[in-house]
Amino acid sequence: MMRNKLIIIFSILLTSNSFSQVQEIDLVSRMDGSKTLIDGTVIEFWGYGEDDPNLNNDKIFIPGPVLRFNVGDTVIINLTNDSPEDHTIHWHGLDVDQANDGVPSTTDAVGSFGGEFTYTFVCKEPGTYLYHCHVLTTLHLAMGMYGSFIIDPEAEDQIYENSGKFTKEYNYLFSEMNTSWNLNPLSPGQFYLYEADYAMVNGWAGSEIEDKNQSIEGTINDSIGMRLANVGYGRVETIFPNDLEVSVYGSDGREVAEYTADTIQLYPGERFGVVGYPQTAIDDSIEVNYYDLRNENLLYTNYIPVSIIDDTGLETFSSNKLSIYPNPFREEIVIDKVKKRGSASITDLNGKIVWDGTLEEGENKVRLNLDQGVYVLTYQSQQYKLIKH
Ligand SMILES: [Cu+2]
Repeated sequence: MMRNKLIIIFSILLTSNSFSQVQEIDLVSRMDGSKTLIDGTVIEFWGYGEDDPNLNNDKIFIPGPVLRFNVGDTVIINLTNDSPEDHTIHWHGLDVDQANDGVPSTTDAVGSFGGEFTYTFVCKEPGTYLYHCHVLTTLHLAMGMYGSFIIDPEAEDQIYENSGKFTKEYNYLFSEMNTSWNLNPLSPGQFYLYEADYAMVNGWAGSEIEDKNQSIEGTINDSIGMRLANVGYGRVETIFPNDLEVSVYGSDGREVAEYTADTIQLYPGERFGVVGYPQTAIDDSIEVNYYDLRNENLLYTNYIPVSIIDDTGLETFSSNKLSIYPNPFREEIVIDKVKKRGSASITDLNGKIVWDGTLEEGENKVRLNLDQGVYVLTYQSQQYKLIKH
């Protein structure tokens, strides 16, 4: 026993640096939540909350608190069950040993009224994950026992260590409920008859999404990090506005080779890490469709408003002059359809010259090592807006 403890302490010392540390939090599980839906219906829910003695009636939430740690952290999560049934926490997508994975029969369920369990594990890979109760999962999850779990890489404002840099970040957890179950959870009926009739973004639906500050707001200079996760029982489809060029960097808690997507399908339990690069001003929304997996019926649609303003004061380049692509660009930009050889310069928005050179007739490839932002190409007294991502 002594030796095991020494090994644990020693391995914590070995894995710790200034970034990763030991983090301890207290959670509570309860079955006395109450929520008013947008049509005024009051439903019951079960869920997790932070175990804070100063909070009483509002202890639990749909979804539960966002749990967020750094890669390498050793987390200690103390769950106290303050309800009449057993519960656990399962760490969906995380690489956790059986004893801490919250699946009954391999982990002890946390007994009713005062039962306690401490989950301990190391956050190994950056990414977006989920947690949920694994006791009678169909019912307990549908009743609201879930939340988001995020592991940050060491690099700041990124989805992964080397990819997905963002200037703004939004976390969207998609979930649903069959309101008749929440109105009468003690006799919900046959589990296979579950049919969602209410769907949420971070627990909100319809106009609440904007009212509860879930909207995306930024300027053309921003890159919009989004963590998307589906903890419902159906397929969730997110359709992005055309001019929010979305690159996918992560899927199910692992980095993927970057690809662009105008629509993402999330099957139950799936998560994605993406960054949107606004091409122009946007006054639109992300359409979120919830489908029944059995028959593909569209059950519900929510909209996440997207408002991107163009505060550069520059007109977008016009097609009858130079052809510039890709724009936004990463490392190399092509300046094409140059009619006659001539000098050109690129400045930042403060007027500082970051590149000057000669454009040859026809096509020119220019490699630029610039910080993210908006730049201005001047050629033959015409100005063109360049966006570096
Ligand atoms: Cu439970």
